[in-house]
Amino acid sequence: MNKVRKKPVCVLTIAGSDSGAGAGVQADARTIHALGGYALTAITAVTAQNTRGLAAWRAMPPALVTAQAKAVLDDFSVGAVKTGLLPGAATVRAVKAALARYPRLPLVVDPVLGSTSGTRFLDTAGIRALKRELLPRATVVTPNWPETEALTGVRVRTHEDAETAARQLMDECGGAVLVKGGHAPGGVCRDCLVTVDGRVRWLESPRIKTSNTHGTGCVLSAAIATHLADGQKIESAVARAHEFLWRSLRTGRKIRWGSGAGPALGL
Ligand code: PXL
Repeated sequence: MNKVRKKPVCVLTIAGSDSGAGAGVQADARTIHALGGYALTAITAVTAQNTRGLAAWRAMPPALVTAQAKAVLDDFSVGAVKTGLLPGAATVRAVKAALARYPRLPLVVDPVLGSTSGTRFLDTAGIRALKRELLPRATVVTPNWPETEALTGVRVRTHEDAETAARQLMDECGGAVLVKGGHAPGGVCRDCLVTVDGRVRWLESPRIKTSNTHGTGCVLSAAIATHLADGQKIESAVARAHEFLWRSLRTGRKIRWGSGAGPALGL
């Protein structure tokens, strides 16, 4: 008997293009599809990259970002949105404007401030705009340690610092905060989730030895958005996404894609 496929959940990613496909919209789309969803995209910037680093990049005009997001939001039944690279305050506002008509749509904000190779994507005015204008709209925000420091001013050197900063950011912005512990030393990776009821949960997994770590934050935030689109609660969406990323890193740990950092989702 022919089975008619159920319509997949639609997830919109508003992020930058990575020509090497390790991070950015390419990583988001592969993650969303791997979890059974359908990825819609609004490109905020184009980067020229490979596993060794970033050679060049250029922001898209903010009005074109709004237009892409509006085009899909007006027509598809979008279940959740995630943002990644937003190259400046004007793009942050463009995203806010595009989402204004959808106040209840789950939004995951990955506050990408720069590339691991050192390129800065968001300047100080952009960080301020992100914090004041977009984070109060976010269902979950997913900073790593350096991004947490930039958003809160709290120095993060230990897991206790991470929890303090996560609580502060939750108080200031009003949504759930997931401070990712990938930058911490040690054999266990510990992420700290603070939800709006003030509850703190730690998600822990053994650190995986691999050079294929490019786009870990993109994969995680896209997975959270897909699970939220699927109707899951924040705690469960985050826990499943953490598990999905860990499995992806483990499965692809020995693949050699180029001479540098390969994709976190090498599937
Ligand atoms: O991992 C952060 C990130 C997100 N999006 C794009 C990137 C990067 C890091 O390089 O290039 C497009």
